[in-house]
Amino acid sequence: MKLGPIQYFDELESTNKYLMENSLPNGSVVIADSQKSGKGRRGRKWFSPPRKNLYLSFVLNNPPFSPSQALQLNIVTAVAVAVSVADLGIIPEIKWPNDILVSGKKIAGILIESEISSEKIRKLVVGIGINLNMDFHEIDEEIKEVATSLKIVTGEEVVREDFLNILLKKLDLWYNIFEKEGFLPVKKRWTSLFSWKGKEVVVLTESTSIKGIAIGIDENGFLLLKNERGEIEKVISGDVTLRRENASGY
Ligand code: BT5
Repeated sequence: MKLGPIQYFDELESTNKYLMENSLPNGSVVIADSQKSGKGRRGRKWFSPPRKNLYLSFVLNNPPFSPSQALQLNIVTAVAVAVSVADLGIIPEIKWPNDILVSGKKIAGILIESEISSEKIRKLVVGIGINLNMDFHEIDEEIKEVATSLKIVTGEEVVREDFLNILLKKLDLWYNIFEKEGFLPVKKRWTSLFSWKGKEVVVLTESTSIKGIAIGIDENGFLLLKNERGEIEKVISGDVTLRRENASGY
């Protein structure tokens, strides 16, 4: 995989939406300075104010991955984003499956969408939002408790182009590793960035909540939890939080 060319927009509704609705060559990257309706997962919102952060999506047409690898793709992307952050000398943590946190607060999120037919991915759109230079007072009230930015963490302005170059290289690198060597090296790197290993967590799924001690991920990317009876449970999807009472952050 080699990402590019890059198209820049001042404003889009959503870079993911743009790529889902338009046909662009394989590897094309779309960046918007701001998004009017930046999307999170499951209909949630991604706050996307102008001039400060990075909102990008890229498209892979007929990628060599199957629909059953969707979770693995989220995890590969999370590794690429996390190691890009680590390149700045910051220690990132990954919250399963693909939130990137620094000091317990969310710095980046990933939204993957796809077009599937005859059990093949025809189009994969990977969207990444990263808070680069938002100051504390610029963070929307709704997410003040849970969000942070690289600038807040380091006290220094991040040059958007510089971070973008690092990120594109890391995405190329980790997607190539995944394609050529499979999920195992990705799983290893992800695990080294997974900060909640051994911690008590609660996973909220659409219908229920599961409590347990986070162990890691399996070969599919499913979260492994040890429940109160000492059995290992697999979690396929859901939102994980630390079980600690009054846990701060995300
Ligand atoms: C995500 O969803 O984390 C996926 C975010 C993907 C955003 C990118 S930007 C480029 C591309 N185009 C799009 O339209 N989207 C992608 P989720 O795990 O559902 O998390 C959403 C939650 O994160 C919200 O409910 C808030 O709690 C929090 N949040 C929203 N905006 C945030 C921000 N700017 N920084 C940190 N946290 C935020």
